[in-house]
Amino acid sequence: MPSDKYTPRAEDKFSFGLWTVGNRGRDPFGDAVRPTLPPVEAVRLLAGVGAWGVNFHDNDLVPIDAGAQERERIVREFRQVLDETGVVVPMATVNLFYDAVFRDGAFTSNDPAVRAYSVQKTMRAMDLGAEFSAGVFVLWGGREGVETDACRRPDEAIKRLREALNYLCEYSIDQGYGYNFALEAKPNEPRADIYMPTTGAYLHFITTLDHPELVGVNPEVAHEHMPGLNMTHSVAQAWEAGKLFHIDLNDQIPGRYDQDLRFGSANPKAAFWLVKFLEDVGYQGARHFDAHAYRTEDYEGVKDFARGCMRTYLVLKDKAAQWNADVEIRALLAEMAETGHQAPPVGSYRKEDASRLLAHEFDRAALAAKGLRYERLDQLTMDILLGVR
Ligand code: GLT
Ligand code: MN
Ligand code: MN
Repeated sequence: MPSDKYTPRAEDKFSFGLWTVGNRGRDPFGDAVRPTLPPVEAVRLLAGVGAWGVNFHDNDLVPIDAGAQERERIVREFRQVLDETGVVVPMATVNLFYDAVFRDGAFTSNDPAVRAYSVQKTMRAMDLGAEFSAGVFVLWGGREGVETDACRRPDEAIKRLREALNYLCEYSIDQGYGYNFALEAKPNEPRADIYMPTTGAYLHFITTLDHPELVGVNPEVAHEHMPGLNMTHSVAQAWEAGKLFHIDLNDQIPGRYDQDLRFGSANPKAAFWLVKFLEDVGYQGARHFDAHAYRTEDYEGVKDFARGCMRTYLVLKDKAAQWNADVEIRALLAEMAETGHQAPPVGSYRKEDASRLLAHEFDRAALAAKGLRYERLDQLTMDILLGVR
C-alpha cells in the first residue's frame, strides 16, 4: 500500500489488543468464523499494518491451564517476535471474565476463595506484563455486577473492589513494577448491570483508594455510547482530573449490545470531537483500538479493519488541525468570546467581591439577546468533515 500522510507512524502510538485482531467473530448466536490467530502471528499482522504496540490479557498469551515450561516457551517466542518487528507492549491486562469461576464476579464475588484467586491471577498477569515492560495495567470488571441484587449488597461489592485494588497497588509498589492502573467502566454486558457503569463512577471510586495516584481510567467509546453518553465529555473529565491513563477507541451505535466497531465508523462526528480533544490537550498515552473486524471478514479483512482504525484517527487529526486553523471558525470563536457587558468577576470567593456581585444589576434580556452562531460553526465543522471545505 503506498504511503501517504495518513500512514501510521510509531509516534502516533497506535496499539491493538491481541484479542482485537485475534477476534474470531464469535457472537451469542454463532460460532467462530476465522481460524485461531496465534499471538506471534498477530504481532506480525500488526507490524505489517503499521501499528506501534500490542496489548494482551494474561490468557491471550498464556493459556489459563499452561504449565511453567509452556509459559516460558510462549514468553520466549513472543519476545522474539517483538524484537524482530519492533512492536512494543504498552499495556497489559487480566482476564477476569471468561472462565466459569468468574460467573458471579471476580474481586466482588461472594466467595472469598474466588476473590483471592482473582487477586492472585491479577498479580501473575502483572508479572507477565512487567516482563514486557508494560507501563499501564488495565482492569475491566465485566463480571463485577449482577443479574439480581438479591445476591449481595452493592456497597459491599464496592468495598471488595477497593480492597482488591489497594492490594494490587501495594503489590506493584513492592515489586517495583511502576504500573499505572487504568479502570474501565461499562454499564452492562456481560452482566445485566455492572457496579461501575461509568467513567465518572470510577473517578470518584479512585479518590477512596490508598494510592489514588497510581490509578486512573480507561474510557471506551463503545461503553460510553451504549447508554447514550458523550465519550468526549467523559474523557475530558478524566483528563482534567489527571486520570486519563489509557483509552479504548472503537465505535458503537447507542442503545445496542457492545459492538466494538472500527473506530469512527458509526459516529464520525463524535470521533472527530474526541480526536480533536486528545490532540488539542496533547494526550501522550497510547491510542489503543479495542475493536474487532466484522464477522464477514477473513484475515485480509482484519488488516483492512486495523488499517481503517488508524487511518480514520489520522484523517480526523488532520481535520482537527484544519478546524483550528480555519479563519472563519477562528473569527466566529473570537466573536462568541466577546461580551459587551460589564460584570464583577467571580473567581475565588472574597467577601468584598461577593458583596459587589450581590449588588450588581444584570440586564438579563440584553445578555440573552446575542445570537451565538453555533449553527454556522457546526455547519463549517460538517463541511470540513464532509470534505467540501
Ligand atoms: C473485552 C472488553 C473490553 C476490555 C478488554 C480488557 S476485554 O474485550 O470488551 O472492553 O477493554 O479487559
Ligand atoms: Mn467494548
Ligand atoms: Mn475496552
